[in-house]
Amino acid sequence: MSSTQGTDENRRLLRTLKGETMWPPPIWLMRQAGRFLPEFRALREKADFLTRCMTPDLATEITLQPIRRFAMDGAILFSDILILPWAMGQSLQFIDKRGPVLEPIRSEADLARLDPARIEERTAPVAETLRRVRKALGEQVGAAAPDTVTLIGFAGAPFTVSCYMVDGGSSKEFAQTRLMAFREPALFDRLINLLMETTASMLADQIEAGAQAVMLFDSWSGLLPPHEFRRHVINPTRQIVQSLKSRYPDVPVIGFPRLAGVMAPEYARETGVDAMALDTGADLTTIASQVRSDLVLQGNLDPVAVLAGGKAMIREALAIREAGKGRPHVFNLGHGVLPETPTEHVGELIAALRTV
Ligand code: 1CP
Repeated sequence: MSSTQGTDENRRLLRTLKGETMWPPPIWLMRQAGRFLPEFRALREKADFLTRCMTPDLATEITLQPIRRFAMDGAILFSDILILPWAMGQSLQFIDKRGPVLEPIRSEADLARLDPARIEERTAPVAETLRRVRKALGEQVGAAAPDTVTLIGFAGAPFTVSCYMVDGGSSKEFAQTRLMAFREPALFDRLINLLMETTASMLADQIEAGAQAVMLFDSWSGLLPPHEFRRHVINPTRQIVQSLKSRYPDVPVIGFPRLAGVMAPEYARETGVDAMALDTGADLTTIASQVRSDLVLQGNLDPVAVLAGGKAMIREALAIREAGKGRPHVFNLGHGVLPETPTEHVGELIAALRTV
């Protein structure tokens, strides 16, 4: 990425992710490209979810929508964590009101049918989307000036992706997955190892295509007891981070061990992530006192506060901004923007956070 060296000065998010303390903190929101935007809902009628992810024209447009409207400091690729199992040949459908449905992996034979050799080819449209978005961000996009927005690639972390692969869809408990980890630890380890290797290589492809930072979503890590959390969350995450750092030492990695609770400081210490995203229940001040001072913290306004809007939202948001003061902090939510959120609330939130 030598062609872009020397132009990071105006990318406040990238500078923060590399350890600089900025005031006010840079902002982006999980699920910022989503159903709460009327322009997203309009495109949603034109094509199903997988088609939207796999058509560079559509995915580029959707990635840029929140930038145009709010001049966010970060643009997150429009894609999904389940694109990886799909790219290995696991059948996947997104069904309205139900969510993702996959043909579950339950045996050695199911696992053997997955074909990691297909990933690069099947995710070629994702790489093309990243190239197009990166090019677009070199120009003015809405209120965002050229070269001010950082492009974020992402993947699900192995444990969270395994949850959907083994249970076959959304769940509160992911009991089938956790049963496999207990009953068939060798099989489960093979699945986690496969995901670890393929995730590292897919993120490397995203970086090659233009992602300037990458994020690992471990949405269900909080379901695991401590020893399993070490084995299936911390350990694979550390290996993915090491693999990326050996090739791209300057590309920041953000980890999101959602609901990790008391395990969050150990995750921060042992995985080597540059930044840790905090979920809604985490106390930023407490976590800040438990981790190294140069760890970037990201988060963590309650998405419900943004749904509520008004004074309560602004009060909570400014309290979080204040709690992050004096250390590298990226303002974000504790989980994704809720689909029913009025767009004006997001506009008011961003304006308040940018007022010093
Ligand atoms: O059209 C639609 O309404 C589809 C909804 C949708 C969207 C907008 C899904 C289906 N995925 C996405 C995009 C998406 N998913 C992004 C893109 C960019 C952005 O944030 O703006 C990202 C980063 C994800 C990541 C993702 N997908 C996660 C991790 C983050 C989290 O929310 O915890 C998970 C768990 C998924 C799985 C998934 N994808 C979609 C659904 C309905 C689900 C299941 C969620 C569940 O089990 O509760």
